[in-house]
Amino acid sequence: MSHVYKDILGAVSQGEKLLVVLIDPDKIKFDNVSSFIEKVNKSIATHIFVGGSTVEDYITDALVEEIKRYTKIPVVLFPGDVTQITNKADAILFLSLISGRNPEYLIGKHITSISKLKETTLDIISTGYILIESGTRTAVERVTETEPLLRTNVQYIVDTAKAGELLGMKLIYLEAGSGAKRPVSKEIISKVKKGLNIPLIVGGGIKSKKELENAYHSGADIVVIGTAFEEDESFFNELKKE
Ligand code: 1GP
Repeated sequence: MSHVYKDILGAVSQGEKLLVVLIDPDKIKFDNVSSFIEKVNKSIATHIFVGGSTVEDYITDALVEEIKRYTKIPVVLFPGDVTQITNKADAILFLSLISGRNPEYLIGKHITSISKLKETTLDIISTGYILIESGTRTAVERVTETEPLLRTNVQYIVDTAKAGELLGMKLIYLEAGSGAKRPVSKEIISKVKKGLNIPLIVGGGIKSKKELENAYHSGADIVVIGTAFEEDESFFNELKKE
């Protein structure tokens, strides 16, 4: 079994900032995987997440296998559904949508996934997933039939994250939603981070180096970027390894 979570904790304890490239199996063309991953390899990215809200059944398995042909960067599943579980990855975010009140996404899908997970050697990382309102209705809202937390209700967001930690979750993920107009605000990131003793992931709507740095400076340990790379691969040039 790989030790993705242990390595994240080690990096975060050294004050390192981690960057995730999110690959949505519905959006990448199989033929483009090698050239895309070549750019990821040359960038400061530390992890690859694979997943999406509405992925065609079982294509994730083949995609992860293809990605793994071209990189040693750890691949972590970020599943929208049980069908996206594959042992070809290194780890899985075992997400509980703690901003929502839909029991399926709090505990239901998790129970369904157990028979599959038992057959894997994935590093299973319990993650409190918090969707924050960002101006438009996101795919996560639509698929999970939940409401995001209001961005103005900062204390409630802080308390939700802390409740996740106290329930034993190992990561908290503040999510504005893929392609969000506005990323999670600096105020929310910094107040959530102050109350937490576990690493903080921030994603959704981050499209520039400046926004990435804002998230890091506010306290994000890990930033996830998907759409900005999908729409403009030259963005990798701004994030090249030194
Ligand atoms: C979505 O947080 C991720 O789940 C990434 O969002 O696609 O907007 O970068 P973007």
